[in-house]
Amino acid sequence: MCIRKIASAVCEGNDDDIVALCSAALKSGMTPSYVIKEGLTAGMMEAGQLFDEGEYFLPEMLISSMTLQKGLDYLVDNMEKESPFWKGCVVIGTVAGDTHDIGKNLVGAMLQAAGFRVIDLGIDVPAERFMEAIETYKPDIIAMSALLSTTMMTMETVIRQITDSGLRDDVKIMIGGAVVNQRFADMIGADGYSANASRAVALAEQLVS
Ligand code: B12
Repeated sequence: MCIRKIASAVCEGNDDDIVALCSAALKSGMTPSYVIKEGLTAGMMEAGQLFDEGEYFLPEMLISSMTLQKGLDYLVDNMEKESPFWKGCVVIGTVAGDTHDIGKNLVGAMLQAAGFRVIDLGIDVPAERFMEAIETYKPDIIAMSALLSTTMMTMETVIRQITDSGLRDDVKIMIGGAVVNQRFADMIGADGYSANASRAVALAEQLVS
């Protein structure tokens, strides 16, 4: 089983075969996190490259993302579910006004594969829902994703509400998404930023250590 087949299936939007390919990869001894990183993510990056070059348009990106999601759902279903040895709890979501979720889902899956309990609030998540989740799940980390320049400032709103509620010392905050960077993270008072899913795992481990 060659991991390239999974990357190509995502890039070409071949959603008929993606589950069988992911299943074959696991059976051949590959770990879910390896398949996510070198298969699904690599394929999505290739689709993104074609988009940037004007070869792909949004419909192709959507089909690639649906293929990725199908593979990701299968891999997450085949990971350890409950563990008394969680490294920590992460509440993750894409901020209000923003419906991009491919990167957020990859980060969530990689964190789960690395041993974190992940509560995914989904897309278009307002500050109030992050606040409710802090009360309910008492997470170690709030992880926010934004892909639009119009939604990135919502991250600051969430941090301000957490601070105003007196909960800022109880939770670490990490952010990501193509539109943000370390400078922005520093500016809004987040504890960390990472540019991709693997680094997000390293960052989360550092934040809970
Ligand atoms: C796919 C895509 C879509 C899909 C989304 C499908 C989905 N389910 O997510 C669809 C077609 C629906 C879409 C819609 C729109 N899109 Co769009 N989209 C993209 C595209 C092409 C790729 C994004 C992507 O998935 N990349 C692949 C993933 C793996 O990368 P990623 O998201 O960056 O995530 C990685 C890192 O950033 C990081 N990360 C991400 N989140 C987090 C969170 C944490 C906590 C951490 C630590 C790390 C982290 O790790 C991830 C994995 O490595 C980008 C262009 C681009 N090159 O980014 C435009 C782009 C983001 N979209 C754009 C726009 C404008 C839109 C629309 C407004 C278009 C329209 N006119 O309707 C709508 C917005 C709808 C809305 N309200 O949200 C613009 C944004 C411009 C801007 N600066 O604001 C972009 C940049 C395209 C462009 N060049 O104009 N889009």
